[in-house]
Amino acid sequence: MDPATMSVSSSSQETIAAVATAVAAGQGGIAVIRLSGPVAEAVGRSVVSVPGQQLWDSHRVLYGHVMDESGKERIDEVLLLVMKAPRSFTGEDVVEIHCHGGLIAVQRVLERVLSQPDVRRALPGEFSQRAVLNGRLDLTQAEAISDLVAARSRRAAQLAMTGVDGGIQRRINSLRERLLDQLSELEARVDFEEDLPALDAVGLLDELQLVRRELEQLVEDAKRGALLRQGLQVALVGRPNVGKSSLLNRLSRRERAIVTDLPGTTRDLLESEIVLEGVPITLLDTAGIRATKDALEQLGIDRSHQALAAADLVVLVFDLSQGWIAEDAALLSQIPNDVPRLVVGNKADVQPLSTSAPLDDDLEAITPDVTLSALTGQGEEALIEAVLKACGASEAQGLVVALNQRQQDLAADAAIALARSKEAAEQNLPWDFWTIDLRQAIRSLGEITGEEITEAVLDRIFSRFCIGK
Ligand SMILES: Nc1nc2c(ncn2[C@@H]2O[C@H](COP(=O)(O)OP(=O)(O)OP(=O)(O)O)[C@@H](O)[C@H]2O)c(=O)[nH]1
Ligand SMILES: [Mg+2]
Repeated sequence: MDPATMSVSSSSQETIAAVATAVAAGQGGIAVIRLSGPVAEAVGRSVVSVPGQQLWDSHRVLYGHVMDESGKERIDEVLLLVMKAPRSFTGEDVVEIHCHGGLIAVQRVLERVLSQPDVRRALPGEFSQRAVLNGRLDLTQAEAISDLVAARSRRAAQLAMTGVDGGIQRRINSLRERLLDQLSELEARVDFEEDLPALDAVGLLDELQLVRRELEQLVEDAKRGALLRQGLQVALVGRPNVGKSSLLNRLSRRERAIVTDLPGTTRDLLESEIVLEGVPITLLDTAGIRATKDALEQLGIDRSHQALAAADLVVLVFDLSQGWIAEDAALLSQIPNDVPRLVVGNKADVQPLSTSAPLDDDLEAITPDVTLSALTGQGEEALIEAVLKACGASEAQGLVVALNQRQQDLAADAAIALARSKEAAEQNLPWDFWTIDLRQAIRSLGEITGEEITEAVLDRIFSRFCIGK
């Protein structure tokens, strides 16, 4: 790391503390309070009373009680773990106090800790930030830990774990090394052109373009990986009574929405979180769309229109037993062109009224993408497959590495800089011009891993983490 950014700021001389586990009333068998910094152990010693002959050694567990200020009342029964620098998450002295879960005792223990001299409350992401500044983690690993915690599906967690293991760091570093090799070739020519064999300009450019293509591939993969991280909004829309709520219930495996045979049952947007093949999906049930004089129903229908415009995928449900009718076609035409959609024929278990051809002569016949029955479940798997395909999630399945948005932007910047270096070469500009772009690309990649990054940028990244991370 660059010495300027390495100058561990005075802030890391301070000892910080925070609850590292999720905090909720009545929840959690245990909670962990984490301390990091020079007085971490001293604070542990003064707030936890440890009976008998237990050894205050690194990486050992001690048993004791946190006492109140007067030393008379026991606040909680705890385990305490000391991890001496540098063998700790942050690389500093770390103490973890494992107390009981819930709210009150944890807060009281934290207050006791914070009442000690030279300790303050940790800022969001500050533990991870110290880990990066002290070289325990690179930036991509710290970000991946945050993604792992935030993961809403198994696949998202697996992908995050690749980052935790250093998968992103290694990929980016190896590309950066390749660019550095080419840069040193060029720089040598700028300084001592006469003394060196002629530059293999073609080979050099080829190498830069190979790296560029790899970066572009990473950017593409990142877009698909975002699906797994952020999930998808899938809106079920259609006329009243076609079976949208029944379908939502079936896909959610519970009776989430009210189903009746009365058209206009659903009056408001209803969300259900599901996971399909590892992809987190927010399913939206909407009010059936029709012309109505009922003001309340109309409000619900307005929301249906909003959902239809904002979704990542619209599933337009129609009733096979009634056939495809003009109102269905009108709804289809209301879906914005850039929103992927699936036309799904429901109630496949029912005999169609007459023929499957449209009743309306002017209406073009439609072949549904999927036919199914929300009642019997037939066709459900085909629907799931079609949903994942329509939003490009099936290609996300094979992903090994996925950059987050910040990393993706920097990789794209680097690719653009490399494209510019090609132009400089084609215009026969002097080598200094090539090196400007090449350096820019190297700097962008260094920013991904945190190798070349200012403290201000680091502060901004970690401020988005939660407290205790
Ligand atoms: N036979 C059969 N009946 C179904 C099927 N799906 C839904 N239904 C019935 O159709 C009626 C309407 O179902 P809902 O799920 O409430 O329909 P909806 O589209 O949510 O209706 P609104 O909320 O009014 O817009 C209910 O009586 C369901 O039992 C199906 O696949 N087969
Ligand atoms: Mg409904």
